[in-house]
Amino acid sequence: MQEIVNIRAQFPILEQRVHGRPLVYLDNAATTQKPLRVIEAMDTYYRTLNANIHRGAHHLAAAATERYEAVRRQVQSLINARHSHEIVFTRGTTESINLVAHSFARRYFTGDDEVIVSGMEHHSNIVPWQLAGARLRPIPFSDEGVLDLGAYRQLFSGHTRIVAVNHVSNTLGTVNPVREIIDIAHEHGVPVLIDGAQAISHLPVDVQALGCDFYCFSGHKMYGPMGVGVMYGREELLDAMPPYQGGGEMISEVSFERTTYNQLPFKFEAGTPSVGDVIGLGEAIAFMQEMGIGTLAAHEDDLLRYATERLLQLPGVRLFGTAPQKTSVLSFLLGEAHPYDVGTLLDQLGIAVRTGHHCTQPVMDRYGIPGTVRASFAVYNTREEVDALVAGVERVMPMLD
Ligand code: C6P
Repeated sequence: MQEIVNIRAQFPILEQRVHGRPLVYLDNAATTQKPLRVIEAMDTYYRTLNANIHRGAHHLAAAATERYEAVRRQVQSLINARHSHEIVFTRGTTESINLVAHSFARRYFTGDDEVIVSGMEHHSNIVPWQLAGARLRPIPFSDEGVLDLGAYRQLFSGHTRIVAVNHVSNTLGTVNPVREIIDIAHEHGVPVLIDGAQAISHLPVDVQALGCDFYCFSGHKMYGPMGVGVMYGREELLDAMPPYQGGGEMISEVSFERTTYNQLPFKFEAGTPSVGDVIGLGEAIAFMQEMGIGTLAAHEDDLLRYATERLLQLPGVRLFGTAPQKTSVLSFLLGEAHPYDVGTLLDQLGIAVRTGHHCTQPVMDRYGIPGTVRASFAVYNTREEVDALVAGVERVMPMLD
């Protein structure tokens, strides 16, 4: 790996001081910071290339279209999709899952439909299925945060239409055994959607090796901009599913009597997309690939192990999520203190963590807690920042009694 100072130098936001102290940014599961090259790629796009894509006959439109479609091929290669037209650009994981839920339900739901989810899903992988009319069958998990695959096998019925689980839990950090989950679902002839929002910047993802039917993620959690995400879907399924939204670009022919739809992926990309954000995403993928995803993962695992060991040495610290397979997320509580109070006091020390239920209220109910304090790591974090977190926790603890 490059020297950490060189990596940090690529992220201008990290240089600032907050409340008079150096910023210690440990809220990467919410959104990662962006390297200069991503910011500059977007700046250059708007300075030199901005045009609406797929429609204009002029030079800028053709050049912008070429750049946009090149990023689609970059995403294809990042997740090893068989075809570039299996990559659909969306606004983020939330929109990707809503797209699948809405369209899949219109095609495959019959009126008495069940969706198996895990008990540790983000609300984005719960509510869209409820809106689509499904009854949810959650896979339970242990106190450590490990899914019970025996119980999972029992959840299938003649009404099961799809399994939708996250690859990595944003609250517990568990890396779920998605390959096994997919194999079991396929034995029942049921397709699987993987919410990869928290996995894509920490693990190598190969959708063909996993065998998943849908894989969703957000650009802003992988060093890219907000406002862009990806929905990967297997060609056969996407071909069979109806469009999610109607508008420009997604049609083949329109008349007042009848409309026919465009081919993949355009059938699912109605309206003007966020081209500048897609260009930024392409640059973020280049950043991650040049760093090496294995290198990112090894660095973050080191920080996670170090932070876990150090925090556990402090009396009164309770960790949530202690699965053997974990990545980058450390959720904890200090005694009976409310997580919001802990977060506010840490912020006064320049330390940015997230507090609350992290959009996973069923996980909080499972443990009977209102929320947690969550530190989450990225490639630019250091052991010194973990030390600052631990020192901060030691400092705020007596104030919370
Ligand atoms: N989790 C967190 O702080 P969007 O907002 O569409 O980019 O991603 C939604 C989402 C879906 N699934 C998982 C597993 C996620 O972690 C998230 C976003 C952030 O944990 C914001 S709540």
